[in-house]
Amino acid sequence: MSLRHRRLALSLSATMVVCGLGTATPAIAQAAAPASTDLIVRGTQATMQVAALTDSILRVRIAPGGTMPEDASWAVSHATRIARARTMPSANGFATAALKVSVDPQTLALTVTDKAGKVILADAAAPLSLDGPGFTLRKAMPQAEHYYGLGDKTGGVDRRGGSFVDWNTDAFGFSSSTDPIYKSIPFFIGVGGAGGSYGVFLDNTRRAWFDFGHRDDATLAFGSNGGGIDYYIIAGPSTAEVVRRYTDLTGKAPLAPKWALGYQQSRYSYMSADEVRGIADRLRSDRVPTDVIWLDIDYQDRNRPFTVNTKTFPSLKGLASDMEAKGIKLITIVDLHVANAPNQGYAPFDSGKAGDHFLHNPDGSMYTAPVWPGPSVFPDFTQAQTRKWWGGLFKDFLDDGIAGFWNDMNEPAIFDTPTKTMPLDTVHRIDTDDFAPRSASHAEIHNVYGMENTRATYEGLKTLRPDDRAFVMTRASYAGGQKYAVTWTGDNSSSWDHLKLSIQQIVNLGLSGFSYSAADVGGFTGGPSADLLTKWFEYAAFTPVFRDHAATGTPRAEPWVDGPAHLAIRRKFVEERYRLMPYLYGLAELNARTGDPITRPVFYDYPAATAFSCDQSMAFTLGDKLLIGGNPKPDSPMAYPVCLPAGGWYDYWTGMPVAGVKGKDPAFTTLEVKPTLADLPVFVRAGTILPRQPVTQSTAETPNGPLELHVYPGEDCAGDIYLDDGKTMAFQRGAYLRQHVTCTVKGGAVSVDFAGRDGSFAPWWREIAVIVHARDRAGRVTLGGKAVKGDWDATARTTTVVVPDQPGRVRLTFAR
Ligand code: MIG
Repeated sequence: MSLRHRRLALSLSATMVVCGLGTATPAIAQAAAPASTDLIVRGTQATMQVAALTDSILRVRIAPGGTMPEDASWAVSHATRIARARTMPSANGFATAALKVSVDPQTLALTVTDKAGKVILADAAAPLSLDGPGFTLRKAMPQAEHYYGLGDKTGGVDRRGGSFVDWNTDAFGFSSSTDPIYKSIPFFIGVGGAGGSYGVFLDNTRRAWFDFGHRDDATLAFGSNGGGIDYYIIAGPSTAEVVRRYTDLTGKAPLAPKWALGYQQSRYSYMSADEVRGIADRLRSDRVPTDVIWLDIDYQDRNRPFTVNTKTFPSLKGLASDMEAKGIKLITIVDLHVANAPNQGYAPFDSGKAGDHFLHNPDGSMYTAPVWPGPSVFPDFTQAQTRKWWGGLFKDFLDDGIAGFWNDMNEPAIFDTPTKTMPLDTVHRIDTDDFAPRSASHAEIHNVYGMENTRATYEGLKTLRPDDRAFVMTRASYAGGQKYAVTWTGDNSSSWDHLKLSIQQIVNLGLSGFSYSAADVGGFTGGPSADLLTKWFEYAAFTPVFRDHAATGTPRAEPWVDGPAHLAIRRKFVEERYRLMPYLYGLAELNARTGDPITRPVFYDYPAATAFSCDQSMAFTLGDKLLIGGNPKPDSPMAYPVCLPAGGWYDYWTGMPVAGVKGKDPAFTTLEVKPTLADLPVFVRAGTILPRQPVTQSTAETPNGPLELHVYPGEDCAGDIYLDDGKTMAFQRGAYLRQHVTCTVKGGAVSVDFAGRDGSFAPWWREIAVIVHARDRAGRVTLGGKAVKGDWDATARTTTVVVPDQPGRVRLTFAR
């Protein structure tokens, strides 16, 4: 900022000062300019500091005592926090290229508008109240606004009318209204207001809470029982821009290994190597494509992390290599509670104790409490040294060929105590990042403990195998935890309402940065009916992580357990997922770059959907091109309407165009769906080029046949091919394949244009099959002007051509 600007800003109000801070950083660099200002307003009650990290991301900090608390964060890196956009002073605040920010010096009321003055987010009366160390912030809640995010909290997709607490809790047996459950992701998105979608991230690790008009219909309130008042306002105006920017702020989920997108079979527990072999054999003989089998706690010796019961699992290495030969990876659970087992040659305890890596009681003794291994001790993951020590413990498992790890119980869960967790005065020592080294109570660290556990695991794996993509799954986490682990929704139940809840949780997780998530297919407790398990397979096939899991003592829930008719349906859906792998993997890669979730609410790509008349509580999209028209009453046989956004759609299963019924609102048409057990309505947006491949039994297997490009003619017709080795980081060094394909429809003629290919990765296919849907005649087909053979199928209404691989720019035309 120039000196002239500086003086201008200073003259605005005696209580407002500006100060230069920071430089541009790579994470949020685009809009960042080196010299900038923060707005500091000294009110009677508190001092407020507003910084523009980018043109669209504001950070607000409020200091009741007048001095800002320590500037540190578990979620937002230092480099990101010091980024600044160029700001211009306005009458009582400042403006960025996208926003106007003003603060009332008397009340500290903050108003954020777009450049046209449309309110994005404005404070309510009494914007701030303080109650000892606790605080409440209040924002105006427009009637038209709806709220999403907060991770996998229960309730419907829309948070409006609800109130929620962030306190990571082992919520075994949770219902569709239990709160809190396992994760704390204090980030929500407001959709439908005058200034467009925006996000609010309250970066506070203590017991925090959010009230979306539950107490007062006109007030959005949130706060915490302590800790700094530090939050971010992320402007859109589209929901997609908010999510992308939130993941600019807290980090993107790294590209997962491709096998993580395959079908995954789990149970608490497969009790022996023989049982695992039997499960693998059955999956293969029943031809249910599978990529992963999970080992739950019983593979261990007396439930001790980093041990193996050698009676039941005589050679983990042998088992892993036998599975590898079948195209199946093994994932083992590794909980954080280390057995308090001195003098027994149990290395995790001995080395951890020697390094003083375990949490302390206030009196300085080691905190010990019962969990699976009996008396246990707990690593102090807020110390960089402890995370390093923990990460190193995975070496033997990696050497044995274990492909991924499952961090459970990291709320942390403690047995035999009504709070289900450790005492709030348990002592953590913070020694990491840009925090000042200090001790901290469990009350402060509780909600980030699980995330720091996965950080230790993830970073350990990356240190041991830098060129492999690490795979970690966690139950507890905090905002930004998507950088380290995928997640699942914990101990759900085998009920139809939990099937519905699982979709809503996965959709909200995706909006909250956790693009990779799963819910136990079939439900963890209770044992699913045959129909429920089948329906769950159908939905889960279109969600990011697809894992069948069930509790000990419940009926078996593997795909074959209900006989051949059910198996056939379940297999069909698993196979369909493998056919869609090129599309699904492309979405994973897109997510890693942009933050766009894999599974999305319909309004993510079709904003008008917020006003559709259908009950969309089970509708979602996979990427922007596939819409799953789920049944709002998933066990009901009654017909229900699916709202299809304007622009045209095809039935995914038949390839035929579907015409919904037009109503008054041109933004959508309505299609009546009669639900049946064997079917799930899935639609493809008109104007899609959808890559698919022949079915395989594992992502490790090379498909036999051409890459398929299904062309569904319509407007803005396009699709992408993305491929890499699926497991290493070589894609970052250029070993990928990316190709954009577009199509144009003119008077019944369709041309498909391949752009030039980027990257050095060689494809598995030699040929590409282009299948154009909704063709009413054969039509002449040419490739680069030369006639090629096209096969017209009058029943399917498709024209198919198989051409050699096309790495370069070329046009394929299907004449009228
Ligand atoms: O106290 O490892 O949510 O998926 O199977 C139960 C045994 C511990 C809870 C997890 C569940 C897992 C189970 N674990």
